[in-house]
Amino acid sequence: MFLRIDKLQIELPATTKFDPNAAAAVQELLGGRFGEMSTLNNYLHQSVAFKQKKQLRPFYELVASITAEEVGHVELVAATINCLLDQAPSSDDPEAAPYEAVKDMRFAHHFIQGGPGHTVANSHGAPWSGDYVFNSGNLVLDLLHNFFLECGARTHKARVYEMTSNETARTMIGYLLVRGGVHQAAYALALERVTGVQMSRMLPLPKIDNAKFEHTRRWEERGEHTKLYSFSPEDYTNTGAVWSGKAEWADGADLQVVTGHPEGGEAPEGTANSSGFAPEYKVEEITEIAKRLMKNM
Ligand code: MN3
Repeated sequence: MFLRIDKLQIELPATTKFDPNAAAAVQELLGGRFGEMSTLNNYLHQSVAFKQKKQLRPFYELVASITAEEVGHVELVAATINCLLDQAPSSDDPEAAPYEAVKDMRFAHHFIQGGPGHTVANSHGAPWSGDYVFNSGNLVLDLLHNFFLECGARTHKARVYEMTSNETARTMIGYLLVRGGVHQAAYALALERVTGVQMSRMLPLPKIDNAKFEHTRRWEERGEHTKLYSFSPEDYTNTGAVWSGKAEWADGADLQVVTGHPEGGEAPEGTANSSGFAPEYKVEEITEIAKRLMKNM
């Protein structure tokens, strides 16, 4: 089961501008074939279907604990998209056509389905699909798939980073390049432990160091590239059987397992948008209701 903490895995910098086309590009990292919905759902369903969980504990726990981190990655990418849309045009007067300009943005669903807000789709609006989940039940095949998935995910993150200089987007992508890099390496090491094939010699893949991205360096300086979190107060304590040794593909630092979760940061507040009727056309009335209800607690 999952326990929810009312934080994002990192604090996102406050939005400085309305950036709907950057938001559209970032959608790929949420609902694309190699996005966070895919990493989350692959590991979630593989961990449930896993055979001989006790006997194969280090491998089961690796997939299960990474699942929990991926829930937070879905949150973080979705929150970023909402940040980039946060300063959208807004007016009480529909006759003024406040959304006229956004009809020309390449992702109109942000404004028609959301108010404005993210969708569970890729950068061109194709919905995320359960077909992206690979769950064969064969340990080596599933690990190999997960390694491939993380390699594709890292490639797409790096390309979207190159598409936008937006500080909020780059902060998120920088962090996820580091954390996705840990998962990529973790699956490589798991495959090494089982088969003896030195998968980590393929890393980094693509062959560009995280240090090339300014927004990843700050996380590597804090050792985030070496940590595998358990994402549980007391369970998943055996992943060190896989995640141990040195990060040979990066700076050679010692790999470490951390009990618990990253400190995280507050989730962005989100600005009301009258044109999108979100959270309502006139927000004052429901704000008053919420205030009254909390007073009665
Ligand atoms: Mn991820």
